[in-house]
Amino acid sequence: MKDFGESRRRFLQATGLAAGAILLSKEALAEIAAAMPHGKTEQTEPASADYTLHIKDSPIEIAPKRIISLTTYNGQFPGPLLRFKEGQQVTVDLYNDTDTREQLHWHGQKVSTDVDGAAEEGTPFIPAHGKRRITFTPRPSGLRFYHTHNRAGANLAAGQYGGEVGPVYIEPAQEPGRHGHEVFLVLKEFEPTFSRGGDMAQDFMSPAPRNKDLEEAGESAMKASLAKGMPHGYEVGYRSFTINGRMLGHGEPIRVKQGERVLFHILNGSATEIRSLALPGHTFQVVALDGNPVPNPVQVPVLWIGTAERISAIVEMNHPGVWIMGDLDNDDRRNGMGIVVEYAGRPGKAQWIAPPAFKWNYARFAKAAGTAATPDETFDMTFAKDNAAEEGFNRWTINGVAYPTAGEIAPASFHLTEGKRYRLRMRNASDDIHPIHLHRHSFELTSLAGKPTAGILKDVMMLGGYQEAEVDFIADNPGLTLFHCHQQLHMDFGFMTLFDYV
Ligand SMILES: [Cu+2]
Repeated sequence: MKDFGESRRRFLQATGLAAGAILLSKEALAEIAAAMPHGKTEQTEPASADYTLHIKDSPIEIAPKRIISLTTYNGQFPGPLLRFKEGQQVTVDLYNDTDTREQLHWHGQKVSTDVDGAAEEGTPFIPAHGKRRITFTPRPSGLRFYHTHNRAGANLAAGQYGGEVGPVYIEPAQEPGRHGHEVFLVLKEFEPTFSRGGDMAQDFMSPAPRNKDLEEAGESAMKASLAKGMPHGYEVGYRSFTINGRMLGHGEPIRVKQGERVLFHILNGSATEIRSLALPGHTFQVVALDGNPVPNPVQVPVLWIGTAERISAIVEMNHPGVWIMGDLDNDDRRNGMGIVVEYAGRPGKAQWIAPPAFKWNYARFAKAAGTAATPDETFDMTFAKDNAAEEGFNRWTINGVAYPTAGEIAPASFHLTEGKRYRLRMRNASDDIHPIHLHRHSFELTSLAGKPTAGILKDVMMLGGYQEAEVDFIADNPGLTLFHCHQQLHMDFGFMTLFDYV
């Protein structure tokens, strides 16, 4: 099937003819007929796809004369914005022009395991120099994204360290319109290197209380490891930082008018990092988290966005000037993590002013005094770190089990019955912060560090060091379902598990 489509396309290219304006010789028709699968006619061959993505290695200029090599979608970074309509079926052709088989994950969408893009769930690979055509029904509406689901291990050119990240916006079935001024921002670091240890800041998290038992367990395991002469496990750092593929000051500014309300769709496309974002003199009205509308869309001065999280927020442009919208981290911002916002008729040098101290609490956007429904069953999950245990890399475990680093399919550890509501009681026995992700389902935040909450639907949540959280989900999408930390190093070295439906 695909061979015929391919050969026909190549034939059309070779003859310089566009589809729809075809004059074919008898010989050419015979060649096409011979190329067709037996018993098939041209009528059964699906029409061209709605979208075509080529996975390929490309030079990407992140600043003038600063050109890096990345695996990309369609030779650009970020990958093209794909706009879908909720519930309206689409066909996407995925070409892999590289030497490595690939997985393209439709993050945040309720799709089948055949489409989802995770080898662990059984999604077929897009073969090296091969193609897959997939058809699916986009849902739910909101800001989603697509990215590679290859594991990288020790290879910092592979997986999400490269350029395989692109935004998806699914328009709600019942609403026709787009917001007047919409801006999509993809935050991404490049030029990664390994270091020994290094802490990830997490003092922005609220509520803050740590669980003493978890802390004792984690700290004593680390002490024991260091006492045996083990170094700290590898971490990843970056040389360059970008928004929409350009370092601060080297891309087109966001041009705004006084008084307008701009809807920002922000995606943290990082492999490993948690990002912050502020715009001096302005506030963000958070209307959706991970694409899902929040019950309480309040204004905040700073956004904190975990690896793979998305925030949709409206900014009222009421403070004319030229501003740097950027990360709070001075080094990362100076190395590129920012973008200029320029009011019409206000030329000048872009300014940065640090915002007041602010804590990030998902519950701020939740239903006031809301209570989540009672689950049918609760699963306990404890996350732990074996320092430097895997050839110098930290090995990660869920309830003492590390997902195998070789091979694709491991048996499922958790079993679901369709239609039931499940609660995950997650306990982090490590000092690292983890952006926890569930495939093919959304979950509701039901408890943060012991405080109940309700009404926030997400597919990634940050779980702070030695903290506890609970999330609920409805088993409404049968098939193998991957659960993992979205920090690439953690995921690649054990921090994954599978749910199945029984
Ligand atoms: Cu993690």
